Amino acid sequence: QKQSQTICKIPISIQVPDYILHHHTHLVGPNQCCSAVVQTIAAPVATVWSIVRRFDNPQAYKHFLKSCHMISGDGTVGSLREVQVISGLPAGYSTERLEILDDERHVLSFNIVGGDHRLKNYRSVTTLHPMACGSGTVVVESYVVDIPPGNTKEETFVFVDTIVRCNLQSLAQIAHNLAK
Ligand code: A9S
Repeated sequence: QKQSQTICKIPISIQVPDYILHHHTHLVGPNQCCSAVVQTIAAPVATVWSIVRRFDNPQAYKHFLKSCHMISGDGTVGSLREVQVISGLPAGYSTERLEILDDERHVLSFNIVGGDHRLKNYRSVTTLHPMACGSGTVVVESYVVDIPPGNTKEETFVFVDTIVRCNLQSLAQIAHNLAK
């Protein structure tokens, strides 16, 4: 099918510089879903980034995950992790590859490359931005994912958005407690 370039719906209330916005520009096919979640955090970018950048320890703030072990790599680009999902969710594990880890521009991106779940070709990009006040952080997380057979685009959006929003709210709480 024809691929169409699209920019995820980032609320215009925040100005994202072009060198960042391009990370949130995904090639989205007709059977895919793409969106973005924005979360403000009462903690400095450095504090939030110290949590987000740990590809080997996502469960520090992603509470749908109970453990993670590295299949290959040491947490640098190309590393592969396997995360175990908490019980009660429609998944047991997921295999994920680190695509971008930029410590200067605070950009992290990973792809889901395997697992016993229904999120095929999932890719997310997370970027951190300092707030004008100097002590806050804005997190932007965009994703693109295949719409699973039998589901609608809307159902996929609601499912994934809920998970990403939970993860970022948990991140906000943990980073704020660290920064106190
Ligand atoms: O972990 C993330 O950053 C984002 C998502 C959407 C993870 C989803 C998930 O880990 C579950 C929460 C278990 C839901 C996977 C890979 C599949 C699910 O069905």
